[in-house]
Amino acid sequence: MAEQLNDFIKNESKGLGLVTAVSPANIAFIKYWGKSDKQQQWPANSSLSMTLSKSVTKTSFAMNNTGFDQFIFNNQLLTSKDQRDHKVFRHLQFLRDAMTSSGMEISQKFFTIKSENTFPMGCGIASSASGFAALTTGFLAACTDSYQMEQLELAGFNRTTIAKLALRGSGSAGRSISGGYIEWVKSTSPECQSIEPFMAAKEWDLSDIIIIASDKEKAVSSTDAHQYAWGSPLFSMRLSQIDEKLKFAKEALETRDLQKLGLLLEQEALEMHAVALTGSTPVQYFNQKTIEIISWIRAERLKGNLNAWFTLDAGPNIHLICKASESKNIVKKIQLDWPQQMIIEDRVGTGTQVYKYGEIYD
Ligand code: 2P0
Repeated sequence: MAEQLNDFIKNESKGLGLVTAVSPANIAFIKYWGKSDKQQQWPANSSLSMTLSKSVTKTSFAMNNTGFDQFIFNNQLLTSKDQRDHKVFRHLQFLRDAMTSSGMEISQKFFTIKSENTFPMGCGIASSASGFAALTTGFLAACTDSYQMEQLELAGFNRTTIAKLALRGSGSAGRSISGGYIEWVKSTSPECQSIEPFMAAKEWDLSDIIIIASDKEKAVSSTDAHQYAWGSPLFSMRLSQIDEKLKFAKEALETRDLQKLGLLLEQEALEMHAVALTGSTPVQYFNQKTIEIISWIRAERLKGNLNAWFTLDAGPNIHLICKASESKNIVKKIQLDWPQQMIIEDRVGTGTQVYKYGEIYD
């Protein structure tokens, strides 16, 4: 481990092919829940999300000459020589194959990859979204010597193309490439699905105040829960109404109607969790603290003290959506009533960026 880190640092001083991708997490307003095709990551329904700015994964790539890839995460070293089945290496192989089939010669390029999150992982803040978005973008940038998103686009990878590749690593990662409000359109076949910005971040400055109810890693992965959803008696009802709900959510965004959006957000989050709770293997992602905080949000809103609505990811943590201009005061209010809870004050952001290594690292 120390040896690999030393190599990384030596390469850094020589400026050898070092690139860092920084990708934000995203919070879904209309959830991706269930897959129609697991192999091709074709979702059961279209989804809509807000790209965040502060909760990010930073992933750096340095060339190595060992003949295989190495991945360092949370001070743990994984190598593709020993762990080919690990989803990180499976995704890197998928990217290599995709680049090779489009005529790029990269078979001799191997990387030492170092990745870190600015937020707790695996507990409902979409760490696999930011993680696979940064892994995909960083790999493409490292292979094409691109140090800016514009250079990557000139090399043949615009944000739409990167998103389609990223979603193969983790579905929600495709929504973390562009900024603002993103729509992942299911379409009629896996090949025709698309991920496109619906509205830019500057069009509506919303905040996501993440209240940490627990930072423990979840016991059941989203990947497994996507499959269990098909066994829920509620799932077919959900799928029959989801396009209508998506339409309302887009209207609420277009008209900047926070109340209309907020009502949908809460219904949608609770519906997704109801499906999870009633699936072929029931999964409960929320905990007692989640319920207490949700009840508090609704009570305060009824009293006219809180202009904010919650949503949940596949975890216990609460994402409180509000106008960015009101976020500071709402955070103060939460800190007063919930002094034990860690809070991440996040907001809509502009999406994935790439840098020459060192430009952003402390
Ligand atoms: C979403 N989630 O739309 C939904 C809502 C969690 C709750 O997408 O198997 O980690 O890697 O494609 O992307 C989490 O699922 O699953 C997710 P895979 P992913 O954000």
